[in-house]
Amino acid sequence: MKLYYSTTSPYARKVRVVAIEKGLGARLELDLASPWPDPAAIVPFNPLGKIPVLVGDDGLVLYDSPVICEYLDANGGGPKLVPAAGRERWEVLRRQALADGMLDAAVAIVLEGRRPPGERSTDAPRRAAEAIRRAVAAIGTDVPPPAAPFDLGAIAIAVALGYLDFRLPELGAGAAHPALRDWWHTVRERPSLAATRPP
Ligand SMILES: N[C@@H](CCC(=O)N[C@@H](CS)C(=O)NCC(=O)O)C(=O)O
Repeated sequence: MKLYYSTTSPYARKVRVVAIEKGLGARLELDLASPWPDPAAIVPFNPLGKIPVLVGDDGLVLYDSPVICEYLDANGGGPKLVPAAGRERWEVLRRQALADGMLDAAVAIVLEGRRPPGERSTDAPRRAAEAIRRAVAAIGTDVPPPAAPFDLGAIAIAVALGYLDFRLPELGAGAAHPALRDWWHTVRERPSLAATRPP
C-alpha cells in the first residue's frame, strides 16, 4: 500500500498511527507529496488535491483520513479501532469528528497566518480559535480513563493535541486542563505516536 503524505500533515499522521496500531506500518510505503504550493502530484488520485491518499495493492484509491482509517481498521490485525455497532461506534466516530474539526480550525489559522499581513482576516481565525478552545474544554471533561482502548476517537484526539502543540501551543491542553494534558503526555509516548512526530 502506498500513502501520499507529508511529515507535518496531522490527517496523514492519524492514518500512520492507525497503520502502526493495526500492525500494518511495515506494509505502508510512504510517498512524500506536499499539496503546497501545487497539488499536481496528488490530483490524479484525489481531485480535491488533498493528502492523505492511500493507494491499495489492488489499485483501490482512498481519501480522506476517516475513510482510510476505517479501511486500515478492517484490514489490519488486533482489536478493532472502530466498534462495529452500537452506541460505542457512534461515540468513537463523534470523537474523531470533533478532533478532525479541531484540525480543520487549526490548519485554517495556520494558513491565514501565512497570508500577507494586509490580506489577513481577523474574524475567521478568532472564530476558529474559539472553536478549538471549546473543543479542548469538551474533551477535558471527557478524558479517556488510562485503561480505555486506544481507539480511533482517542487516536484522533491525540493527533489533534499533537498538532496544537506543534503549531499553536497556546491553544493546546495546557495548564487549564490538567487531566487531558496528563493523558496526552502519556499517550504521546506510544510507539505509534513517537514514530510519527512532526519534525
Ligand atoms: N478532511 C481531510 C482533510 C485533508 C487536508 O486538508 N489535508 C491538507 C494537508 S494537512 C491538504 O492536503 N490541503 C491541501 C489543500 O487544502 O489544498 C482528511 O481528513 O483527510
